Amino acid sequence: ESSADDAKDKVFSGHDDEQIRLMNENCIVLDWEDEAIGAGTKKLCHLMSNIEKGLLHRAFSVFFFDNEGKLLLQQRASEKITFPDLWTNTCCSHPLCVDDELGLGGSLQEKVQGAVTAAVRKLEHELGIPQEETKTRGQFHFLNRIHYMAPSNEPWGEHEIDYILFYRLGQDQKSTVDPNVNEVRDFKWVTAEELKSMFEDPSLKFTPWFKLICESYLYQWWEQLKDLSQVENDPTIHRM
Ligand code: DMA
Ligand code: MN
Repeated sequence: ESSADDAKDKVFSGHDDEQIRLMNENCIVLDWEDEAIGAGTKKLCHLMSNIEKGLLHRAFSVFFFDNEGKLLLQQRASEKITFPDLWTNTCCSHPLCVDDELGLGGSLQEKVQGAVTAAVRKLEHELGIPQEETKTRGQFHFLNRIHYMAPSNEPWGEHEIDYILFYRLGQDQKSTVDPNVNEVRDFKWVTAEELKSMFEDPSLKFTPWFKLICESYLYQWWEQLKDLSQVENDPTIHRM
């Protein structure tokens, strides 16, 4: 669709031009076993009317930790079409239908590599963390895949198989954070205790996927941040 068509599209009325443009990205459409079965625009993949018919796509969620084990949170910009203004994990998005993000061989390892490539791209785009830094300083760990569905503001929602990725900076390493204000309204580094007390503050609102991960796996994984070998690379798709 051209931008002229987008301008006439009712679902986009009142929304930010840059975020409307990003709705033309091509997400990876999946079957229930996380096999790629096609491409679908970000717009089509996030309309509840399609999700209710079973449309499912691939996503990733990065949890970025500094060298003291603090987690980087972001508050989504008001410009975001889905889930605006909510607090969430460091960075979420979608591997796209391009060779280096698709996981072409079809093995889990290749699909994880595609999600990591997309994560490096979006950590720079959303938070200004340079790709050279994420590629060379710390290390990505794949934890597991979470299949979930969550409505947002009408007519939007999520239905994804979400690759959970931890990233940990090494001993003496620091990272530059310089948020893109069209994506990120605020950010904050937190300890596990600080995050727990944020959930007790009724004035703070969180994304549904971040709540799910906090209620299930996050704190037990966080305790093992120094050595994730017991918990990483789980091949099961967890349906939540
Ligand atoms: C989508 O995140 C991915 C998950 C796990 C919800 P998003 O809406 O932030 O995607 P994008 O940054 O591409 O808009
Ligand atoms: Mn999505």
